Amino acid sequence: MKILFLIHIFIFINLDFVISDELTFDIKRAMDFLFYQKVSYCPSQSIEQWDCGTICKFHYDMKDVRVLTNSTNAAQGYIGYHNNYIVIAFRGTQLNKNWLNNFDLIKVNYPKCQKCTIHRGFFRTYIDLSDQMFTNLQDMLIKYPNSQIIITGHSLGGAVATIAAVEIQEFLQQQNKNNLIQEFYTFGQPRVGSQEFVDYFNSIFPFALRVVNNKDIVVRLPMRIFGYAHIGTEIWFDQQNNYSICQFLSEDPNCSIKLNTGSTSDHVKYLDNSTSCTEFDMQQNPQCYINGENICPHLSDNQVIEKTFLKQEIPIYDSPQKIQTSIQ
Ligand SMILES: *[C@@H]1O[C@H](CO)[C@@H](O)[C@H](O)[C@H]1NC(C)=O
Ligand SMILES: *[C@@H]1O[C@H](CO)[C@@H](O)[C@H](O)[C@H]1NC(C)=O
Ligand SMILES: *[C@@H]1O[C@H](CO)[C@@H](O)[C@H](O)[C@H]1NC(C)=O
Ligand SMILES: CC(=O)N[C@H]1CO[C@H](CO)[C@@H](O)[C@@H]1O
Repeated sequence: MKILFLIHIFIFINLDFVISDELTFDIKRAMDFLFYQKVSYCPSQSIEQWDCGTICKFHYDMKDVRVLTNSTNAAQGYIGYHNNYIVIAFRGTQLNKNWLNNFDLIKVNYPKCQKCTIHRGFFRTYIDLSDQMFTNLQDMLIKYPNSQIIITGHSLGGAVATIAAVEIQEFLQQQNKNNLIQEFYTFGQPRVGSQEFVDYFNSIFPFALRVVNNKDIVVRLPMRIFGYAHIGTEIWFDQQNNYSICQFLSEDPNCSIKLNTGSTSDHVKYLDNSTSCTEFDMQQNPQCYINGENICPHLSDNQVIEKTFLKQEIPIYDSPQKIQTSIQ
């Protein structure tokens, strides 16, 4: 790991773009964020009462939780107070075969920066939750004036977290607040917007970490050939579960982009744990589980993926080689 880290820094300097020479990855800390994120998939009442079994017990002393929810696009997230941090987490949603097949590529202008465009669907999902998010955030900042803010999300939730971070940063500046967004972790997030948007995001959040599990298909969407780029520094876990701290700025050719197939089961399993609220569901509906397999007809989105088409691998037509040919 040390060697990879050194290579990483070397690349920074080489590109004359020193961001942070202290960028490290701590699996334990990533696990904290994974579990913050997992709760966002639970039923809203169980989030509010912080009563979702082992998943909530992981951060048993979470306080003052407010659920962000909007039925328009089934968006959900929450804000809570934990260890002097205001935690903001967003869940992914409606991820099924249909979602992948009908993935729309439409971009809209993002007015905060020049030439910035972002995915319309991700922006809409963010907008669904933004009023509630700011009302609660404002309240929390009054209640906990010395707290810092940390943000996370999985899948679509990671895309929403990306937009939310930029918006919250601007809000903090406008309000002359000293609170900082201090940490940002996402798991299996898709690309959110244009390279200009990514540059803008990275200039504000050089510490953002984007965790990728092996062949996670969602990380490869929307494809780069349609003008989408990835934020942050990728932390890529390979098939053996060894991770690399990847090169910043563009997608590191030695990380997940080098693979030419994607997998949906890799999308719903991070750090050897499910990304969703499955454990809670198992406690609530034990009759539905035999050896950890859900046998009831109503499955969560993630389980539907795993059950139906997910064991298979899907070719990706966005490999570096392919891009080169299309540019020529
Ligand atoms: C839900 O989302 C819609 C569309 O973005 C928005 O108009 C509405 O205000 C949101 N509802 C709440 C309770 O925030
Ligand atoms: C990757 O992980 C495997 C098994 O966990 C280990 O044996 C191997 O040495 C690791 N490879 C590298 C390059 O770290
Ligand atoms: C990718 O890995 C190869 C082999 O380990 C190495 O030679 C090359 O420099 C790496 N490329 C980047 C951009 O890190
Ligand atoms: C906190 C927790 O449940 N972590 C689990 C993550 O996955 C590993 C491997 O399956 C388990 O050993 C941990 O208990």
